[in-house]
Amino acid sequence: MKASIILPTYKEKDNIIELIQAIFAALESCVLAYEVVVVDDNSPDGTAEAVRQNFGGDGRVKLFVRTGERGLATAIRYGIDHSDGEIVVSMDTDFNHDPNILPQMIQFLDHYDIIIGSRFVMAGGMEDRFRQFSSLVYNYVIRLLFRTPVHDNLSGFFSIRREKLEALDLDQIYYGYGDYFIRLLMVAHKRGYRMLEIPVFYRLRLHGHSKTQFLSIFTQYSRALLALRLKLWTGRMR
Ligand SMILES: Nc1nc2c(ncn2[C@@H]2O[C@H](COP(=O)(O)OP(=O)(O)OP(=O)(O)O)[C@@H](O)[C@H]2O)c(=O)[nH]1
Ligand SMILES: [Mg+2]
Repeated sequence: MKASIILPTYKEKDNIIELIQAIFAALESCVLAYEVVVVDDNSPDGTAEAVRQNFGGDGRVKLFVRTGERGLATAIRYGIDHSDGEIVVSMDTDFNHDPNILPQMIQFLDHYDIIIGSRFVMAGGMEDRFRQFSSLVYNYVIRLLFRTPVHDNLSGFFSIRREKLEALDLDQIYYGYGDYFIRLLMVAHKRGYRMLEIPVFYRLRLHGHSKTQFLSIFTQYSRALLALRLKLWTGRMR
């Protein structure tokens, strides 16, 4: 069994090396094989160059640089399409997502179809209290609108078996920004996938700048939610 850890990067030069090392350390005790798949959108800060310099000869690291396209969701999709592990894990590269829970995220797939790193189950949380509060409120709205039991529909830190992922219509899911994750979870829930949330505590991003602008993300996610609700009601998405 092999796991592919997909890392979308944009201007993460100061995080990516440390994160890959932390992933190696976290997975050292696991018996399974793994690969780290970096999908960089030609970051002007030299993220890809840093990966090449540090892990050029390391068979565990695959680096892809996209020059024609930019965007979080399509970068993750690219990583899915260019990796071959039976287990797929997706995570942010700025240490918001704690690499230390990777072994649990992989092992619990023995019993569930999707494991979600969640801020809103016991022991989860976020260092940024404003973001924690706004995400919590937004998650209540999502839960009401979709009647889903998931507490953190915005996390984007998850693992899934490839066969389960590829059974979904990925073109209908992987576009936009973090809203892809809401679409993924809702379709998976509709299909009856067994989901488990395990706690994750988001630290502040270690280095570099956020690409998230609160207001525009709020608008984008809200549009995505309404479109998804309509599609699910009318049966255009399943
Ligand atoms: N390949 C690629 N990765 C991206 C793009 N935008 C963001 N990312 C990556 O997606 C992940 C999440 O982006 P962040 O900027 O951390 O967004 P956030 O977690 O909402 O915001 P902060 O933690 O406050 O910075 C990080 O690993 C980014 O490097 C993009 O256009 N292309
Ligand atoms: Mg982040």
